[in-house]
Amino acid sequence: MVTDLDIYLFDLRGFLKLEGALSANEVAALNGSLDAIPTMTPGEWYGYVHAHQYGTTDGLNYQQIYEAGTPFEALIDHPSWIDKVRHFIGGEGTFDYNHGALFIDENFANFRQQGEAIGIHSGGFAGAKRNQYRYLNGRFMCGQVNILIALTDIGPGDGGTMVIPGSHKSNFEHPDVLKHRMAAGASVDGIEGAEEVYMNAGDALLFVDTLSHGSARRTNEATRRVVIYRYGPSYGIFRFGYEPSPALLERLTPERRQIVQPMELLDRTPNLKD
Ligand SMILES: O=C(O)CCC(=O)C(=O)O
Repeated sequence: MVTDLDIYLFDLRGFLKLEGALSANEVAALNGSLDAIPTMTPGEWYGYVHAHQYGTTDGLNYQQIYEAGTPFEALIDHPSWIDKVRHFIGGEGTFDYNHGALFIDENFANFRQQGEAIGIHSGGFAGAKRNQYRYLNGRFMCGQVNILIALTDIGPGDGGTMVIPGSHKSNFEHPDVLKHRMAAGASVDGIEGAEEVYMNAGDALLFVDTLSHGSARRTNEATRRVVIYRYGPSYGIFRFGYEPSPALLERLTPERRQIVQPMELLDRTPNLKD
């Protein structure tokens, strides 16, 4: 359910913190499923899960993590956020809504170690259509809304997600972020106006991807674990060219399947004339 306060804060800041979005049992099941995957290095596959990295210092990603078992399948339309995501992606009754409301174009678990961080990126100034923040004629029509779920507690030194509240509407790039981008390896911490979000395992952060965001550098030992599902309108396409496995599509509920594959490709083989 979406409250008036959700709407006010999402519009104002570009994000909502959903405390206790997952139960301790759900968190334990997700961590257990991750532990069951043999350690991989970028480029390796475990079934349909792919080890991947954006850069060299932002940690390891296990992409297509909804293939890693039922605890991850449950995140596709989890009641703690799915109504809010649907509301902010919006588009009902428009051409955007052709085959259902939503599509997940990227879903992954991220493991971040000591010394790793991801630089602050994105912002309203960039004007990208894919992740745009949009409110028009009384309704939301955002291009991409992310759910980032903490699977470990994230406090000081743990490399928490950083956001610049309100930056989804910014007309200018933050001058310090600009400098950061030009100085390879510079720390993303201490950027005026940015906030580090501390979370308990099971908390989730819902944010429009236009928001300027990244993470602080992890200084503590051990590993930060988060899961990110990126939702957009149903006509989207996978960010990195993955495709869901036939087995996953077969076992998903119709509601989940529609979010994973809103439109089945037409099969021309039964009626081939050439
Ligand atoms: O890892 C994080 O805390 C931030 C995630 C991020 O940068 C993204 O979703 O693009």
